[in-house]
Amino acid sequence: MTTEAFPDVQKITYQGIDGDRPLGFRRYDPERMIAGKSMRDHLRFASCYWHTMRNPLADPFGLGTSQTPWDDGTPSVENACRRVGVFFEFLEKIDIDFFCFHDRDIAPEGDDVAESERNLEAVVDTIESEMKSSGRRLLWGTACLFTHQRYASGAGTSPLVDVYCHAAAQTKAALEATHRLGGEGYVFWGGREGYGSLINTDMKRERRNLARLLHMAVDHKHRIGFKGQFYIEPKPKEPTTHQYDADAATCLNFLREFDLLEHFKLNIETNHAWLAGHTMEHELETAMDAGALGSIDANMGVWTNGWDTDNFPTDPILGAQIMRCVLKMGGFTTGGMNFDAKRRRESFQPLDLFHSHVAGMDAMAHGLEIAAKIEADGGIDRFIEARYASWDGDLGRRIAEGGSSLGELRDLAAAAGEPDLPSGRQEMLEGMFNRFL
Ligand code: XLS
Ligand code: NI
Ligand code: NI
Repeated sequence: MTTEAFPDVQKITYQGIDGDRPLGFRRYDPERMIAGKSMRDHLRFASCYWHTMRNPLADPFGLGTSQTPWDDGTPSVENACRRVGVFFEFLEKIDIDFFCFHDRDIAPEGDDVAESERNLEAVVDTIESEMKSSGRRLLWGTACLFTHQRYASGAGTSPLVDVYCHAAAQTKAALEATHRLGGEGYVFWGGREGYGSLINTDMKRERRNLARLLHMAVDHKHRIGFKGQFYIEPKPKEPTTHQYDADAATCLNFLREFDLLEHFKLNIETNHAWLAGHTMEHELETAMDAGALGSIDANMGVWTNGWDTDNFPTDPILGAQIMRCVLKMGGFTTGGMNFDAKRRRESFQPLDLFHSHVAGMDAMAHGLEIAAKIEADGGIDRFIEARYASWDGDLGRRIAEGGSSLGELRDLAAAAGEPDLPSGRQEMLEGMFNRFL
């Protein structure tokens, strides 16, 4: 640790549910074993560089409010490297093992491609040495292909091939930086990959070009020997009117259509699921059923306004719903729980970085506890199994295997008459879930 940016904060530890220290975990007890694994290993928390270090907490009506006394406000590499020290001090004090970054969060864009690459490399040097001394790890890296003006009409889906080349250059450098830092994954979030209106858009060509960029990334991954997992992060809108990676099912179709499915999993974000009109569980299950659930961007929105507000996920029921899915898939492998979340504009003090992460970590840990109890009890799973039991009989199995016909089934229906319908018992099951809160 090279900085002392948070002199009033000690390393945060578990204090128990009744603890009265303002900064201490009440639910997250990192080494506590649950269902055969420590909480730390179940949850694999990550903090993201863009919100934690770079979000000024501005909104469309007001300037940034975030207080960052360590930052001199210049786009110099020196300032960028100083921020890295602050970030690692933060990671150590909050006891988070992983982090995620975009190329442009960590290093300033230069006057040309070569200078941008040099800037990135210089900051990656600093990150590498901080990682070594702190034991922190990189969950995933990504390229920011949406902030610069050149990407106004898209990056991998730009109508202009010259813009596409810049997107490729950034992807190449970000991928190499991620590889160098031993990243467990690499994310593609297509911030500008969509359209404002179809009136000026060749959607077919744009989607094809985007798939080509991803294929070239797969080729480059193999060329440099990067072993991490590739992910696509679905989102339906914001900033574009319609984003091509609208939701999990749409992404899976895109990957299948362009022969990319074997190379990608999904990174599912709660606020994006909600923007798409889905629950988080729906998105997680859709990905899981395709064997493509990889990682999670942990946050939540505000149900009443429908924006991508990236609130910290402080709701333990949401945590329980998420962690039930994670337990069902057998836990994270390369993925983790990345807080893609920002403080409210009113929570502008450096101390709020800690409060917000602690609240999110406690809610997810609480969710893990609840989910583990629900799974150990097994009542909900048993109900679902029993509900579909008729499909395990001879007829059900034969239909599933393709061994029947409309004609045969018609005759069976005619002979058997009206079936006896059992209740779906939704409210009973909701009550069973609530028992474990
Ligand atoms: C934005 C996305 C973004 C990705 C990384 O809404 O969530 O932060 O996670 O590019
Ligand atoms: Ni988001
Ligand atoms: Ni995200």
